[in-house]
Amino acid sequence: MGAVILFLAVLGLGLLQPVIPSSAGEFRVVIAGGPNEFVPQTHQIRQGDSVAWENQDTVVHLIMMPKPSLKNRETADALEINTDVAPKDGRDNRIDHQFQRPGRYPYFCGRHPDMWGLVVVE
Ligand SMILES: [Cu+2]
Repeated sequence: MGAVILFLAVLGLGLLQPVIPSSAGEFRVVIAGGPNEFVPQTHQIRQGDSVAWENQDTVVHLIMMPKPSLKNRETADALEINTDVAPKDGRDNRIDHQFQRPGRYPYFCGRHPDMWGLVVVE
């Protein structure tokens, strides 16, 4: 009987945990050089999925992604991502970001403004 109660208590605690989609996925973007671009440029993902940017270029790229819900996009703290990604074969040549809220997340490179991409979170 004690074991059953313990089992039910564990089940109950489990129900209180945040719901994470069982199919939460990890998507990948390659940062390429010559020409500078994010490949693929667009990802359509689901809430809870992650995107990993991996720099395969020989120079630093700065990923800047405004928060979609904020009006003032000029301040650094209004950014969802504001991170340098080191050149390939070095440390910190990859960043991961999990998207918790639905929305459209356009981003660009702070060092090469013609580099841009888009993450759509459903
Ligand atoms: Cu760049």
